[in-house]
Amino acid sequence: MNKEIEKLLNDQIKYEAKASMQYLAMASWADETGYNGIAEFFYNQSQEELDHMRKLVKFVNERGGHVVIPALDEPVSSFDSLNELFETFLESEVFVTGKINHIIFECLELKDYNVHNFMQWYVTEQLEEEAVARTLLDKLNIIGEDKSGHYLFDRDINMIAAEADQEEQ
Ligand code: OFO
Repeated sequence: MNKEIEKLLNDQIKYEAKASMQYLAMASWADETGYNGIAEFFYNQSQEELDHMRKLVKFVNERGGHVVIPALDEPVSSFDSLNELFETFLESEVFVTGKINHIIFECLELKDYNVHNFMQWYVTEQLEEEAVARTLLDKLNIIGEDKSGHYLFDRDINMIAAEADQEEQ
């Protein structure tokens, strides 16, 4: 495996792990704050990011590369509002999309069409996840400070996320 590509894939392993731990911290904050629906949503997101990380680990190993399991900084674990929580979600997804696009660009530069092909799954996944994050943040912006709106958002979050996901397909 090309060393530059191997390095980029190892970096990506770290970003997926980081996103997983960030979403776990967000789930825990929501759980503690009484937003059970939001907590469930982020527990699931955290698990998905772990799956994304594992998929990369296996791929690098299958291709004869060397995987480095990274040390991680502590994630942000307290939030002033639901808006801040979901802004953090969107920022994280936009960041990861940028990194994936960079890998795609380098694969083309270095003519590694195998990794390029493998990374297409991540491109599609990021499109969906960014769309979900944007939709949820839009809804929260409409709700504003309304507490009963937050209650309904917490109750319906998985339904709203599934609708945003479908619209994207
Ligand atoms: Fe790994 O899917 Fe988003 O970040």
